Amino acid sequence: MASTRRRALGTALFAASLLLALFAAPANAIVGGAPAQTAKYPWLAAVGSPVFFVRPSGQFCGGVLIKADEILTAGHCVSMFRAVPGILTATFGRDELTGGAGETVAVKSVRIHPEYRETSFKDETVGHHDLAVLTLARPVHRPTAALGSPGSARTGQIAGWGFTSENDLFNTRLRAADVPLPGDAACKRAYGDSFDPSDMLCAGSDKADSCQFDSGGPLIARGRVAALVSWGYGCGKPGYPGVYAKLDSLP
Ligand code: 4AZ
Repeated sequence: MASTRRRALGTALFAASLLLALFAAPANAIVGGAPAQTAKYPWLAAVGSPVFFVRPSGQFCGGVLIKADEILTAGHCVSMFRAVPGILTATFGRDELTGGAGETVAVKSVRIHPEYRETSFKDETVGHHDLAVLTLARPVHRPTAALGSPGSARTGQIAGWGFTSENDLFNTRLRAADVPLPGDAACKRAYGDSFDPSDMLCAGSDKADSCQFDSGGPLIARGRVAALVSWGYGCGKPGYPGVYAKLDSLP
C-alpha cells in the first residue's frame, strides 16, 4: 500500500519535473529569436533523414539551396553519410517540423570540402572548412539563395529549427534572430587558435545565438547568405559567440 503511494508520488514528481523542464526553458529563441516563416526563406532546407527518428521530419541540420538541385550545408552535418547519401533528405517550406507542409526531396550525393577537418575546443568539435554540397535526386522549383560577403555589416540574421537554449531539447519550430557581428577579435579572445578567421566568421552574443540542430543553416548579412552555422562553446554563453563557416571556397 505504502509502496503504491510512493510510486504514485514518484510518478507525479516525474511528471511535474518534465513540465518544469518544458516550461522553464526561455520562451525566446533560435537562442533569443522569434518564430519565422519559411515563406521568407524559400531556399532554406531542413536537412535530415527518416532514420533520425528522435526529431520530427528527421531534421538535424539546416541547408541553403544554391542551384536547382544543390544544397550547401555544414560538412560536420553530413560527413558520416558520405557512403549512404540516399538516406538523407532536404525539406523546404515546413515552418513546423511536426507537420507535413512543403516538399521533401531525397539526396543523391554528398561532396565534403576537400580541406574539411576536425579539431577540438574544450568538449566541442571544431570544423575547419565546415562545408558540404548535397546534390538532390531531382531539381526543385524554388529560388536559390544569394551568397555574398558581409562586408562591414555590424549585424546579421540567423534562422533554424534548433534548440532555443542549451537545455531545450524540444523546439521544432523555425525561428530567426538578429545577431551582432562582433568581428574576428571577439572569437580569437574566446577560442584562440581554434578560431581561424581565414575560413570562419564570428557572430552572436549572450542574447542571440545559434545552437544544436541549427548547424548548416544561414547567417545572412546585407541580404545575402554570408556563412553557415558551424560550432561554438555552448549557446548564448557570455564571451563565447557562435562560429560560422565562410563561403569563400565552396567545396
Ligand atoms: C551545434 O551543436 C552548435 N552557439 C551549433 C552552433 C553553436 C553551438 C553548437 C553556436 O550544432
